[in-house]
Amino acid sequence: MFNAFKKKYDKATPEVQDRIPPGQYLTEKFPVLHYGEVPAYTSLEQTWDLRVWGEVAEPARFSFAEFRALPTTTFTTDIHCVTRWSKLDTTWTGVRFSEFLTHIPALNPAAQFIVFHCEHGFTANVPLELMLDSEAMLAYQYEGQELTPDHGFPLRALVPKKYFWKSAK
Ligand SMILES: Nc1nc2c(c(=O)[nH]1)N[C@H]1C(S)=C(S)[C@@H](COP(=O)(O)O)O[C@H]1N2
Ligand SMILES: [Mo]
Repeated sequence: MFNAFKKKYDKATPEVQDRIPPGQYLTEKFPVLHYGEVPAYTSLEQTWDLRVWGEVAEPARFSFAEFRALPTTTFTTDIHCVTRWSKLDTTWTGVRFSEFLTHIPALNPAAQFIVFHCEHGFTANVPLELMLDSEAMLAYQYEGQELTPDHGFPLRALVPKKYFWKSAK
């Protein structure tokens, strides 16, 4: 069920109040927080890849097509930005991080953190334990549509249990 069909939220109800952490306000918009210029990719095959290196048996590389061939999942969850907005019932499709780990060379058992490296040198570090959460994923669709460039096309991390700034685009 995607956004256009969703009900508006009645902020006065306890059900909605319970889902908004203290100090957060509810928004139905989707604000953009992005350091540097939003990248525009013409040909994903030529200008984009996903690389994995560090505490792994050997480095790995995925073209976008290879990544898209991995098993996917879709779920609906609430997101909270540290700049105080919260958005309820957002639906994401992608590859669960725990699933992704089964498609790359073995992690060093001592590994404790994942660091996402993005365009313009933006990085986000996340404890591995949090990335094993069932809602932590590498997402490529939002509400059933490919991500827009502002929101991280072609792929972004999604770590709903942490404030959204760990969801590296
Ligand atoms: N590459 C990159 N990823 C990023 C950011 C960024 O500046 N660059 N901002 C983070 C922050 S602070 C937030 S709140 C979310 C915002 O995602 P949105 O712009 O899709 O709402 O992206 C996170 N991921
Ligand atoms: Mo943020």
